[in-house]
Amino acid sequence: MIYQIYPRSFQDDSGDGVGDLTGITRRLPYVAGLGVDAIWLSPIFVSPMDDMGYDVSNYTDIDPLFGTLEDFDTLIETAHGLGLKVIVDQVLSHTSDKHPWFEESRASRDNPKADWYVWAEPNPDGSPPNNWASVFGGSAWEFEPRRRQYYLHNFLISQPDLNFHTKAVQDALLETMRFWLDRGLDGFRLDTVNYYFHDPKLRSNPPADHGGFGMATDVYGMQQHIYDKTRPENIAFLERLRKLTDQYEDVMMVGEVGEDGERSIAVMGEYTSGTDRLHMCYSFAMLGPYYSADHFRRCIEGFQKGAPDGQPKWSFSNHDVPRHVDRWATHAQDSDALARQAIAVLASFEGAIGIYQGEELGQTETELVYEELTDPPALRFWPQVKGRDGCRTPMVWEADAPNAGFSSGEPWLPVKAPQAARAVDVQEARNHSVLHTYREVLAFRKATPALRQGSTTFLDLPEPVLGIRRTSGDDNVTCLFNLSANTLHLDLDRAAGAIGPRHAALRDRSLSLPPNGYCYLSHEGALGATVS
Ligand code: TEU
Repeated sequence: MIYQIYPRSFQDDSGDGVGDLTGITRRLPYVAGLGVDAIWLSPIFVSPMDDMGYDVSNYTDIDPLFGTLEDFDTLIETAHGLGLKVIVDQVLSHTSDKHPWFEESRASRDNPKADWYVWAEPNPDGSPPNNWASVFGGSAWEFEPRRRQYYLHNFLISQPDLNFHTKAVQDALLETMRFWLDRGLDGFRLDTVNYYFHDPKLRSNPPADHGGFGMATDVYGMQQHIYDKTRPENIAFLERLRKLTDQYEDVMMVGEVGEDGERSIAVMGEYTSGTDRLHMCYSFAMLGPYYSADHFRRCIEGFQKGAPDGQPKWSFSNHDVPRHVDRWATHAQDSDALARQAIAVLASFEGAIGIYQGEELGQTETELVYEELTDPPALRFWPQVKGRDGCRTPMVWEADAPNAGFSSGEPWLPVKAPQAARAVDVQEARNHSVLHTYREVLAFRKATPALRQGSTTFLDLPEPVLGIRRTSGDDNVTCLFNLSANTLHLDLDRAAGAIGPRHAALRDRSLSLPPNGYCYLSHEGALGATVS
């Protein structure tokens, strides 16, 4: 179980309005108290912050906004003392345009780093080399007058893509990772792990067919991304990464696969199969609009079929998508009921699970006006693109404190009343709060081998009921969920007992599931049910 911390927004101890490492360290006992095993820190390395740290200009130091290397060492030590592993975001696919490597590379065609980035000749009419589109809008190519060539940027213009076909680039990146592992870090979340390589022939992508599921929103370029990412050459580099991390004890890597539809599940499997690639991967498959039994089944069974020995990580929210209680609001009468059910659903899945800061409070998306936005795609395409600021507003600790206890200064994104009302202190004091449910559900998963490592069978039940049976040796748990805003009754074909957190009424064979109800059951043999 991995808890994602967005450092800018977790806890600001310096009073400059931006969260910092000392703030995180101070709050680690709270995180450990949730029952998670590890934390993932979104980027903390030196960066001009055009994309909030996903544009690194120095891979081997902490950005002064967040603190110092000594603060980092203290954070690691404190986390380890609490039994938490620490992984950090490692953005290898691209750097900032302020990185000295790029400043050198862009200066001429014949400098020592001339081929460290992806450079290409213009077409005879001066246009970009091909049709590749940036995830953040427009062409993925930008012209550099000094070289009279274009460079590739899959994201912002100020995020030039490194050229992984140049071996020296791979070597240099591996060295930066060694730096952190030598300091005691437990691993990495690898940003855009399928974007490392590009087609050296620079072939144009074919148009999109828009099938499948997941992030169906390639609003920036209607094309199938076949030649600009997820290239076969990537596997050999993943193996190099694994060779490095295997030199350290208990170190792990979780890759972020930015692929469309069902392909994202296949790539997660491909990248984690066997023991010489990544330890786990996640994609946007469960970070999209779908909250249905059929969707979860397709994701999980699809992964199992493609990669029985692979390791997925599933999560419902992160810093890139609207919070799930808002995304799935049509499936609930009340967002707290949805938040409670969602963690019970997530905890029933095979593989690793991830939680994004604030979701344990049932946190909702913050409504922002244009003047408050910071996210580049939103600033560029508002109001068609709302951007990612709404899920990145500060963590709320004390409802009545200034900025809900996040900062004594003016926060980089505002803390608003609906979010502050869900503060940690309010939920600590309230029975059955979302926070207490998270602790209860995570503790149940930890204590239940069938949930942690059991095999998975889906029950053939009609929507909106999700039924999952997890089995490990003689242990089994049947997890039943009503993914709707209406009460449902299930007639079980045999008696069963409730064995974990529940929001349901069970009498012998009759199970009543209120809106967003859930129940973990124990029983002998295969269980069937009729829904009425
Ligand atoms: O996100 C990657 C990302 O946004 C894409 O993979 C996209 O969602 C996908 O292609 C859709 O199918 C990571 C970070 O999480 C994000 O915050 C950064 O802005 C981005 O990389 C660039 O580093």
